[in-house]
Amino acid sequence: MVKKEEKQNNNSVFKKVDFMGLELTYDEAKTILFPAPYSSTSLTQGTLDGPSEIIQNWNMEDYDLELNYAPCTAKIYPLPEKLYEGEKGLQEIHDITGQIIKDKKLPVVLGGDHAISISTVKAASESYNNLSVVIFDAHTDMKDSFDNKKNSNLSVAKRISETGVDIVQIGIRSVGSEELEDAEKMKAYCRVTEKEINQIVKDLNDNVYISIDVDAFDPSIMPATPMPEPWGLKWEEVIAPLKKIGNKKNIVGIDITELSPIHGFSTPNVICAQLAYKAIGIKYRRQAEEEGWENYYEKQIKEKKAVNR
Ligand SMILES: [Mn+2]
Repeated sequence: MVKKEEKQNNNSVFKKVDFMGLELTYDEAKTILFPAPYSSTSLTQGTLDGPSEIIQNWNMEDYDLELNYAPCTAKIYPLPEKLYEGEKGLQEIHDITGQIIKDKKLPVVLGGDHAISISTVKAASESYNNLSVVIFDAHTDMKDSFDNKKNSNLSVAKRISETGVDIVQIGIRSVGSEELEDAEKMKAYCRVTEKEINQIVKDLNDNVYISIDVDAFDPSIMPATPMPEPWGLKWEEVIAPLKKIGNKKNIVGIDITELSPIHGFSTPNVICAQLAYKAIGIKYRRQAEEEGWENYYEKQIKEKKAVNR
C-alpha cells in the first residue's frame, strides 16, 4: 500500500482528501476508514454494497454532544475502495489492516460480511500480544464451516478462538445445535448488566479490538442485514459498553460488518456511519481531553475564518 512511486499519482492513497472539513493525506491521518467489500457466502452478497453506502451516507454533525468534542479531529482518512474476493481477498484485507496498524493508525474496517474480522483480528494480534476481541453479534459464529467455507461469516468466533485470542461476545441470541458445545465455552452475553460489563472490562487485556456485526442491533433500528434476529440490542446497549471499554482500554481496531443496504432506504446506512463515527469518538475521547483537541477544532475554524477574511 505504501509505495513511494504512488506518491506521484493523484489517485493514490497519498492524495489529499477533504473529509468532514479537514484536508488530509494518509500520512497525516490518525484514523483510516478501510472499505472492505467482501462476501464469503451466497447469503451475504448484498453486503458488498455496505462500505460505499456507509461512506456516501456519512451524514452527521461533526460535534458529538455525548462525548463533548468533535471526533473528526481524530483525523479520519477514507481509503479508496476495491473489491476483495476469495482467500486472496482475505489475505489482502489482512495485509492492509496490518500496514495501517504498523503505520500507527487506527483501522476502521467497513464490511462486507463478518468473515473479514478473521483477517483483521489476525493482523491486530500480530502487532499486539495482549489482545482481547469484543464481538457484538446476534450469532455465536462458532460453525466450523459454512457453505463449504472454513473462513465464512458464521465461523468468525470459531477461527479467532482457535488462534488463542481472548474473545467476549455481546448480543448473542442465536445458535445452531452443532455449535452448542463450543459456544458454551465462550464468554457470551445477550444483554449485559452494569455489573457484568464492569467485570468484563476489568478482565479484558489492555489492547482491545472491537468487531461489530450490525445484526447485534434490533432489526427495528438495523433491518438492513442478511440474518436479522429479533430482541436485539438498542443503540445505547452497544454504545454504553463501548464507552466503558474506551475509558479503560486501548482500542486498536474497529470493524463494522454485515450491512446489506436496502435500495431506496438509507437510514441503516447512515446509522452505520454514525456508529463508526461514535466508535472513533470513543476511542480518542481520553486523548482528545489530555491533548486539548476540544480547542483544536475551534482553532481550525478561527484559522479558516482568518484566511477567508
Ligand atoms: Mn451475525
